[in-house]
Amino acid sequence: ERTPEEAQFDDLIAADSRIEPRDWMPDAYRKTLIRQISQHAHSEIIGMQPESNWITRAPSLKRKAILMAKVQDEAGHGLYLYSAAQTLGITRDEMMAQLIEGRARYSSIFNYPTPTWADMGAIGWLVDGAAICNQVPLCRASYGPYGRAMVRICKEESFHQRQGFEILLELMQGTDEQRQMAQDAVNRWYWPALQMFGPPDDQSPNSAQSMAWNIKRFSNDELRQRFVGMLVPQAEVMGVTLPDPALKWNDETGRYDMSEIDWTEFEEVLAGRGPANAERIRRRREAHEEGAWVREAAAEYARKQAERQLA
Ligand code: FAQ
Repeated sequence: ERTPEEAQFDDLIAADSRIEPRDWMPDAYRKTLIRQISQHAHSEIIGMQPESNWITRAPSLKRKAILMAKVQDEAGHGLYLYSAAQTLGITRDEMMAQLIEGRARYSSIFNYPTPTWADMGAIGWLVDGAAICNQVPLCRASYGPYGRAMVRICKEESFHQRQGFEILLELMQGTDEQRQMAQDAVNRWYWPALQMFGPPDDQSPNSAQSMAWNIKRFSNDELRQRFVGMLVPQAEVMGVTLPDPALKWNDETGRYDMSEIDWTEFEEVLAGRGPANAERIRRRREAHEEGAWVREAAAEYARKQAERQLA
Protein backbone atom coordinates (compact mmCIF):
# COMPACT_ATOMS: atom_id res chain seq x y z
CA GLU A 1 0.00 0.00 0.00
CA ARG A 2 1.45 3.39 -1.04
CA THR A 3 1.43 6.34 1.35
CA PRO A 4 -0.35 9.50 0.08
CA GLU A 5 3.09 11.11 -0.48
CA GLU A 6 4.29 8.15 -2.53
CA ALA A 7 1.11 8.22 -4.59
CA GLN A 8 1.49 11.93 -5.22
CA PHE A 9 5.12 11.49 -6.33
CA ASP A 10 4.17 8.62 -8.66
CA ASP A 11 1.32 10.68 -10.12
CA LEU A 12 3.56 13.68 -10.79
CA ILE A 13 6.07 11.44 -12.59
CA ALA A 14 3.32 9.66 -14.53
CA ALA A 15 1.91 13.03 -15.65
CA ASP A 16 5.42 14.10 -16.72
CA SER A 17 5.23 16.98 -14.23
CA ARG A 18 7.96 18.46 -12.13
CA ILE A 19 9.14 17.55 -8.67
CA GLU A 20 10.10 20.63 -6.66
CA PRO A 21 12.35 20.89 -3.57
CA ARG A 22 9.32 21.19 -1.23
CA ASP A 23 7.76 17.95 -2.56
CA TRP A 24 8.17 14.58 -0.91
CA MET A 25 10.46 12.29 -2.92
CA PRO A 26 11.85 8.78 -2.44
CA ASP A 27 15.32 8.66 -0.91
CA ALA A 28 16.71 6.88 -3.95
CA TYR A 29 15.42 9.65 -6.26
CA ARG A 30 17.06 12.28 -4.06
CA LYS A 31 20.29 10.28 -3.96
CA THR A 32 20.50 9.73 -7.69
CA LEU A 33 19.89 13.42 -8.35
CA ILE A 34 22.54 14.48 -5.85
CA ARG A 35 24.90 12.03 -7.56
CA GLN A 36 24.22 13.20 -11.10
CA ILE A 37 23.92 16.95 -10.41
CA SER A 38 27.03 17.10 -8.21
CA GLN A 39 29.03 15.09 -10.78
CA HIS A 40 27.79 17.47 -13.42
CA ALA A 41 28.77 20.53 -11.33
CA HIS A 42 32.23 19.08 -10.65
CA SER A 43 32.65 18.47 -14.40
CA GLU A 44 31.98 22.11 -15.16
CA ILE A 45 34.47 23.25 -12.52
CA ILE A 46 37.23 20.75 -13.38
CA GLY A 47 36.42 21.39 -17.06
CA MET A 48 37.70 24.95 -16.67
CA GLN A 49 41.27 23.69 -16.32
CA PRO A 50 42.10 22.25 -19.77
CA GLU A 51 41.00 25.50 -21.42
CA SER A 52 42.23 28.05 -18.88
CA ASN A 53 45.61 26.54 -19.65
CA TRP A 54 45.40 28.39 -23.00
CA ILE A 55 44.02 31.82 -22.00
CA THR A 56 47.43 33.52 -21.85
CA ARG A 57 48.59 31.78 -25.04
CA ALA A 58 45.55 32.19 -27.30
CA PRO A 59 46.75 33.56 -30.66
CA SER A 60 45.08 37.00 -30.53
CA LEU A 61 43.41 39.42 -28.14
CA LYS A 62 40.03 38.47 -29.60
CA ARG A 63 40.68 34.75 -29.05
CA LYS A 64 41.84 35.45 -25.47
CA ALA A 65 38.66 37.40 -24.72
CA ILE A 66 36.42 34.69 -26.18
CA LEU A 67 38.21 31.89 -24.34
CA MET A 68 38.15 33.79 -21.07
CA ALA A 69 34.39 34.34 -21.44
CA LYS A 70 33.85 30.65 -22.17
CA VAL A 71 35.83 29.49 -19.14
CA GLN A 72 33.88 31.98 -17.03
CA ASP A 73 30.61 30.54 -18.39
CA GLU A 74 31.70 27.08 -17.19
CA ALA A 75 32.25 28.50 -13.69
CA GLY A 76 28.71 29.91 -13.83
CA HIS A 77 27.32 26.53 -14.88
CA GLY A 78 29.11 24.87 -11.98
CA LEU A 79 27.59 27.37 -9.56
CA TYR A 80 24.00 26.94 -10.82
CA LEU A 81 24.42 23.20 -10.58
CA TYR A 82 25.86 23.25 -7.05
CA SER A 83 22.87 25.43 -6.09
CA ALA A 84 20.46 22.93 -7.66
CA ALA A 85 22.13 20.07 -5.75
CA GLN A 86 21.93 22.07 -2.51
CA THR A 87 18.11 22.13 -2.78
CA LEU A 88 18.30 18.34 -2.23
CA GLY A 89 19.96 18.65 1.17
CA ILE A 90 23.69 18.42 0.55
CA THR A 91 25.94 21.39 1.31
CA ARG A 92 28.47 23.06 -0.98
CA ASP A 93 31.18 22.24 1.58
CA GLU A 94 30.33 18.54 1.48
CA MET A 95 30.44 18.48 -2.32
CA MET A 96 33.72 20.39 -2.42
CA ALA A 97 35.27 18.04 0.16
CA GLN A 98 34.21 15.03 -1.94
CA LEU A 99 35.83 16.58 -5.01
CA ILE A 100 39.18 17.64 -3.57
CA GLU A 101 39.57 14.44 -1.59
CA GLY A 102 39.18 12.50 -4.84
CA ARG A 103 35.92 10.79 -3.71
CA ALA A 104 33.67 12.37 -6.38
CA ARG A 105 33.29 11.60 -10.04
CA TYR A 106 33.46 14.19 -12.78
CA SER A 107 33.38 13.66 -16.53
CA SER A 108 36.16 11.42 -17.86
CA ILE A 109 36.77 13.90 -20.70
CA PHE A 110 38.53 16.45 -18.50
CA ASN A 111 41.40 14.10 -17.72
CA TYR A 112 43.13 14.65 -21.05
CA PRO A 113 45.87 17.23 -21.73
CA THR A 114 45.59 20.21 -24.12
CA PRO A 115 48.99 20.46 -25.84
CA THR A 116 48.04 22.68 -28.82
CA TRP A 117 45.79 25.64 -29.67
CA ALA A 118 43.72 23.31 -31.88
CA ASP A 119 42.64 21.53 -28.68
CA MET A 120 40.54 24.61 -27.89
CA GLY A 121 38.72 24.06 -31.18
CA ALA A 122 38.31 20.33 -30.60
CA ILE A 123 37.02 20.83 -27.05
CA GLY A 124 34.46 23.38 -28.21
CA TRP A 125 33.35 21.32 -31.18
CA LEU A 126 33.42 17.83 -29.67
CA VAL A 127 33.18 18.24 -25.89
CA ASP A 128 30.63 21.04 -25.86
CA GLY A 129 28.88 19.31 -28.77
CA ALA A 130 28.56 16.11 -26.73
CA ALA A 131 27.48 18.17 -23.72
CA ILE A 132 24.63 19.72 -25.75
CA CYS A 133 23.41 16.37 -27.09
CA ASN A 134 23.37 15.00 -23.56
CA GLN A 135 21.92 18.09 -21.89
CA VAL A 136 19.14 19.29 -24.19
CA PRO A 137 16.94 16.35 -23.06
CA LEU A 138 17.92 17.14 -19.45
CA CYS A 139 16.04 20.47 -19.79
CA ARG A 140 12.96 18.23 -19.36
CA ALA A 141 14.37 16.38 -16.33
CA SER A 142 11.65 15.80 -13.74
CA TYR A 143 13.50 17.65 -10.99
CA GLY A 144 12.57 21.34 -11.44
CA PRO A 145 15.77 23.11 -10.33
CA TYR A 146 17.93 20.80 -12.49
CA GLY A 147 15.79 21.13 -15.63
CA ARG A 148 15.58 24.92 -15.32
CA ALA A 149 19.35 25.26 -14.80
CA MET A 150 19.87 23.21 -17.97
CA VAL A 151 17.94 25.67 -20.14
CA ARG A 152 20.41 28.50 -19.75
CA ILE A 153 23.39 26.16 -19.68
CA CYS A 154 22.39 24.66 -23.05
CA LYS A 155 22.10 28.09 -24.65
CA GLU A 156 25.62 28.91 -23.56
CA GLU A 157 26.97 25.50 -24.59
CA SER A 158 25.55 26.00 -28.10
CA PHE A 159 27.56 29.16 -28.41
CA HIS A 160 30.66 27.36 -27.11
CA GLN A 161 30.22 24.64 -29.68
CA ARG A 162 30.09 27.15 -32.51
CA GLN A 163 33.21 28.93 -31.29
CA GLY A 164 35.04 25.57 -31.27
CA PHE A 165 33.80 24.77 -34.75
CA GLU A 166 34.97 28.18 -35.93
CA ILE A 167 38.47 27.72 -34.46
CA LEU A 168 38.83 24.40 -36.29
CA LEU A 169 37.34 25.79 -39.51
CA GLU A 170 39.86 28.63 -39.52
CA LEU A 171 42.75 26.22 -38.89
CA MET A 172 41.48 23.95 -41.67
CA GLN A 173 41.61 26.92 -44.05
CA GLY A 174 45.19 27.73 -43.02
CA THR A 175 48.60 26.22 -43.74
CA ASP A 176 49.38 22.49 -43.96
CA GLU A 177 50.74 22.62 -40.42
CA GLN A 178 47.56 24.24 -39.15
CA ARG A 179 45.39 21.67 -40.90
CA GLN A 180 47.50 18.91 -39.41
CA MET A 181 47.21 20.43 -35.95
CA ALA A 182 43.41 20.56 -36.25
CA GLN A 183 43.20 16.97 -37.49
CA ASP A 184 45.52 15.76 -34.73
CA ALA A 185 43.33 17.43 -32.07
CA VAL A 186 40.18 15.86 -33.55
CA ASN A 187 41.93 12.47 -33.58
CA ARG A 188 42.76 12.79 -29.88
CA TRP A 189 39.37 14.11 -28.67
CA TYR A 190 36.96 12.07 -30.79
CA TRP A 191 36.96 8.80 -28.83
CA PRO A 192 37.05 10.38 -25.35
CA ALA A 193 34.10 12.59 -26.47
CA LEU A 194 32.10 9.47 -27.41
CA GLN A 195 32.88 8.06 -23.95
CA MET A 196 31.29 11.12 -22.30
CA PHE A 197 27.86 9.54 -22.87
CA GLY A 198 28.72 6.77 -20.42
CA PRO A 199 28.96 2.99 -20.71
CA PRO A 200 26.98 1.02 -23.30
CA ASP A 201 23.29 0.59 -22.43
CA ASP A 202 23.66 -3.02 -21.32
CA GLN A 203 26.37 -1.95 -18.85
CA SER A 204 24.73 1.20 -17.51
CA PRO A 205 23.46 0.38 -14.00
CA ASN A 206 21.65 3.70 -13.45
CA SER A 207 19.87 4.17 -16.79
CA ALA A 208 16.67 2.18 -16.31
CA GLN A 209 15.72 3.80 -13.02
CA SER A 210 16.75 7.30 -14.17
CA MET A 211 14.59 6.89 -17.27
CA ALA A 212 11.64 5.62 -15.24
CA TRP A 213 11.95 8.77 -13.10
CA ASN A 214 12.11 11.04 -16.19
CA ILE A 215 15.60 12.25 -15.28
CA LYS A 216 17.21 10.72 -18.35
CA ARG A 217 15.07 10.78 -21.52
CA PHE A 218 17.35 8.81 -23.85
CA SER A 219 19.81 6.03 -23.26
CA ASN A 220 23.59 6.51 -23.38
CA ASP A 221 23.87 4.71 -26.75
CA GLU A 222 20.95 6.62 -28.28
CA LEU A 223 22.59 9.94 -27.43
CA ARG A 224 25.97 8.72 -28.67
CA GLN A 225 24.35 7.87 -32.03
CA ARG A 226 22.65 11.26 -32.20
CA PHE A 227 25.99 12.97 -31.52
CA VAL A 228 27.79 11.10 -34.31
CA GLY A 229 24.93 12.04 -36.64
CA MET A 230 25.50 15.69 -35.77
CA LEU A 231 29.28 15.47 -36.31
CA VAL A 232 29.36 13.78 -39.71
CA PRO A 233 28.03 16.70 -41.83
CA GLN A 234 29.97 19.27 -39.78
CA ALA A 235 33.23 17.34 -40.29
CA GLU A 236 32.56 17.39 -44.02
CA VAL A 237 32.12 21.17 -44.02
CA MET A 238 35.45 21.61 -42.22
CA GLY A 239 37.30 18.92 -44.15
CA VAL A 240 38.40 17.00 -41.05
CA THR A 241 38.25 13.21 -40.92
CA LEU A 242 36.56 11.49 -37.99
CA PRO A 243 39.16 8.91 -36.85
CA ASP A 244 36.99 5.82 -37.29
CA PRO A 245 37.46 3.90 -40.55
CA ALA A 246 34.36 1.79 -39.78
CA LEU A 247 32.06 4.82 -39.41
CA LYS A 248 29.28 4.47 -41.95
CA TRP A 249 25.53 5.08 -42.11
CA ASN A 250 23.63 1.78 -42.19
CA ASP A 251 20.33 2.06 -44.06
CA GLU A 252 19.09 -1.26 -42.74
CA THR A 253 19.56 -0.57 -39.03
CA GLY A 254 18.95 3.17 -39.34
CA ARG A 255 22.09 3.76 -37.28
CA TYR A 256 25.76 4.52 -37.80
CA ASP A 257 28.02 1.50 -37.78
CA MET A 258 31.15 2.28 -35.81
CA SER A 259 34.26 0.66 -34.37
CA GLU A 260 34.20 -0.71 -30.86
CA ILE A 261 34.91 1.98 -28.23
CA ASP A 262 37.93 1.28 -26.00
CA TRP A 263 36.06 0.77 -22.72
CA THR A 264 39.27 -0.27 -20.95
CA GLU A 265 40.57 3.25 -21.44
CA PHE A 266 37.29 4.63 -20.04
CA GLU A 267 37.52 2.38 -16.98
CA GLU A 268 41.12 3.40 -16.38
CA VAL A 269 40.18 7.09 -16.48
CA LEU A 270 37.22 6.49 -14.13
CA ALA A 271 39.56 4.66 -11.76
CA GLY A 272 41.70 7.81 -11.58
CA ARG A 273 44.43 6.58 -13.91
CA GLY A 274 43.82 8.86 -16.90
CA PRO A 275 46.58 11.12 -18.27
CA ALA A 276 45.63 14.17 -16.17
CA ASN A 277 43.46 12.95 -13.23
CA ALA A 278 46.04 13.60 -10.52
CA GLU A 279 46.95 17.02 -11.94
CA ARG A 280 43.28 18.12 -12.15
CA ILE A 281 42.56 17.23 -8.51
CA ARG A 282 45.85 18.68 -7.27
CA ARG A 283 45.14 21.98 -9.05
CA ARG A 284 41.54 22.07 -7.74
CA ARG A 285 42.76 21.45 -4.17
CA GLU A 286 45.37 24.22 -4.45
CA ALA A 287 42.80 26.67 -5.81
CA HIS A 288 40.49 25.79 -2.92
CA GLU A 289 43.25 26.41 -0.38
CA GLU A 290 44.36 29.63 -2.07
CA GLY A 291 40.75 30.83 -2.00
CA ALA A 292 40.30 30.28 1.76
CA TRP A 293 40.78 33.98 2.52
CA VAL A 294 37.98 34.91 0.09
CA ARG A 295 35.54 32.52 1.77
CA GLU A 296 36.57 33.79 5.21
CA ALA A 297 36.15 37.42 4.16
CA ALA A 298 32.72 36.71 2.62
CA ALA A 299 31.56 34.88 5.75
CA GLU A 300 32.81 37.71 7.97
CA TYR A 301 31.05 40.28 5.79
CA ALA A 302 27.79 38.30 5.99
CA ARG A 303 28.16 38.05 9.77
CA LYS A 304 28.64 41.82 10.10
CA GLN A 305 25.67 42.55 7.83
CA ALA A 306 23.46 40.26 9.93
CA GLU A 307 24.70 41.94 13.12
CA ARG A 308 23.91 45.37 11.73
CA GLN A 309 20.38 44.25 10.79
CA LEU A 310 19.79 43.06 14.36
CA ALA A 311 21.03 46.35 15.85
N1 FAQ B 1 32.78 10.21 -16.93
O1 FAQ B 1 24.87 4.02 -15.11
P1 FAQ B 1 25.59 5.08 -15.89
C1 FAQ B 1 30.39 19.65 -19.31
C2 FAQ B 1 29.79 6.91 -14.45
S1 FAQ B 1 29.71 18.22 -19.95
C3 FAQ B 1 32.81 9.83 -15.63
O2 FAQ B 1 25.34 5.17 -17.34
P2 FAQ B 1 24.28 7.63 -15.44
C4 FAQ B 1 30.36 20.89 -20.17
C5 FAQ B 1 28.46 7.25 -13.84
O3 FAQ B 1 28.54 8.45 -13.11
C6 FAQ B 1 30.18 16.87 -18.88
N2 FAQ B 1 31.93 8.98 -15.10
O4 FAQ B 1 25.36 6.49 -15.15
C7 FAQ B 1 31.71 21.47 -20.39
C8 FAQ B 1 28.20 6.04 -12.98
O5 FAQ B 1 29.01 6.12 -11.82
P3 FAQ B 1 28.40 6.17 -10.32
C9 FAQ B 1 29.30 16.68 -17.68
C10 FAQ B 1 30.99 8.49 -15.92
O6 FAQ B 1 24.44 8.67 -14.40
C11 FAQ B 1 32.26 21.46 -21.66
C12 FAQ B 1 28.79 4.92 -13.82
O7 FAQ B 1 29.73 5.54 -14.70
N3 FAQ B 1 27.96 16.35 -18.05
O8 FAQ B 1 30.84 19.58 -18.22
C13 FAQ B 1 30.89 8.83 -17.26
O9 FAQ B 1 22.93 7.05 -15.62
C14 FAQ B 1 33.54 22.00 -21.91
C15 FAQ B 1 27.75 4.13 -14.59
O10 FAQ B 1 27.15 4.92 -15.65
C16 FAQ B 1 27.13 15.68 -17.22
O11 FAQ B 1 27.51 15.31 -16.12
C17 FAQ B 1 31.84 9.73 -17.77
N4 FAQ B 1 31.85 10.13 -19.04
O12 FAQ B 1 24.71 8.23 -16.87
C18 FAQ B 1 32.47 22.06 -19.36
C19 FAQ B 1 25.73 15.45 -17.72
N5 FAQ B 1 29.85 8.18 -17.82
O13 FAQ B 1 27.86 7.56 -10.12
C20 FAQ B 1 33.75 22.60 -19.60
C21 FAQ B 1 24.81 14.90 -16.67
C22 FAQ B 1 29.32 7.42 -16.84
O14 FAQ B 1 27.30 5.14 -10.27
C23 FAQ B 1 34.28 22.58 -20.89
N6 FAQ B 1 25.04 13.51 -16.43
N7 FAQ B 1 30.00 7.60 -15.70
O15 FAQ B 1 29.55 5.90 -9.43
C24 FAQ B 1 24.48 12.49 -17.16
O16 FAQ B 1 23.77 12.73 -18.11
C25 FAQ B 1 24.73 11.07 -16.72
O17 FAQ B 1 25.19 11.10 -15.39
C26 FAQ B 1 25.73 10.30 -17.63
C27 FAQ B 1 25.96 8.90 -17.02
C28 FAQ B 1 25.16 10.15 -19.01
C29 FAQ B 1 27.08 11.01 -17.68
